[in-house]
Amino acid sequence: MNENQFEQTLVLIKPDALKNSITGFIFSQLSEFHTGARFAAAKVVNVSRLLAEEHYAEHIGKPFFEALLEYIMGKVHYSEENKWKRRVIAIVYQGDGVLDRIRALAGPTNPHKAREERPGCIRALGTVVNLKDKDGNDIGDRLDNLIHTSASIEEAEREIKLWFVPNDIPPMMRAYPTEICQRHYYYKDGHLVDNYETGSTLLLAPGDLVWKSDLEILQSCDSKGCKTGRLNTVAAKYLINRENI
Ligand code: 3AN
Repeated sequence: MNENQFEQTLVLIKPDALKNSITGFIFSQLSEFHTGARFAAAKVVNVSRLLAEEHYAEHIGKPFFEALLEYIMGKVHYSEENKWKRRVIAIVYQGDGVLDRIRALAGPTNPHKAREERPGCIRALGTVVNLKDKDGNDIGDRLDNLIHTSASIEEAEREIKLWFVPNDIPPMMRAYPTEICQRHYYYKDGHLVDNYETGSTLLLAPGDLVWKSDLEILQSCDSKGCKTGRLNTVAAKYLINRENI
């Protein structure tokens, strides 16, 4: 495999695509035959608030942020009664030029713009929902655009490491450095704890394979916080599908 073949991108098939049963259409559009993109990993995820906040960290503070979290968590498309159906399909695609090719097939972020400018693209099938605050004032739109695709090579790396652990990806398809963990790391209420205690979760144990950059974050943490990154960025993926949320 040459260098370019290691190019990867994260695709999320969002809850509106699942609810409206257009997953088959999306998989067909993105198929290796049309795009040269190969599956490197895939999983069905019940998206936690923690994971949603990390994924959309760049939008924290924007008026549509809360609506964006509710949407990716499946709360908009599946009621409390049907909350077990709240899922996203996360996929890593790999291949020369896949990032731009899949972004082009997805189309513009806003479905209205997608319909005007790129009829036939995936997001042209999406919806725009106007948002109001509790006093009825217009606070912008929620863009139900069916699919997420990474915006750049750097974003793809951040997102793939956020949604997947190395062992989710076949060894010869892993694009980022890994390392073997040497100790136990437990997580509780947003902090690392040294030993198991009620309510804590084991993130990593000696011998586990981990993204090197994640291990560097964990090693930089002390009682005041972590110096080289956010603990929740590391923790979120280890908590995927681990608890009822
Ligand atoms: P893209 O998904 O096309 O890369 P980003 O990364 O700018 O777009 O935005 C991530 C998500 O945030 C979008 N998919 C969309 O749901 C939401 N978003 C971005 N900009 C807006 C906006 N101006 N109003 C409402 N939602 C937005």
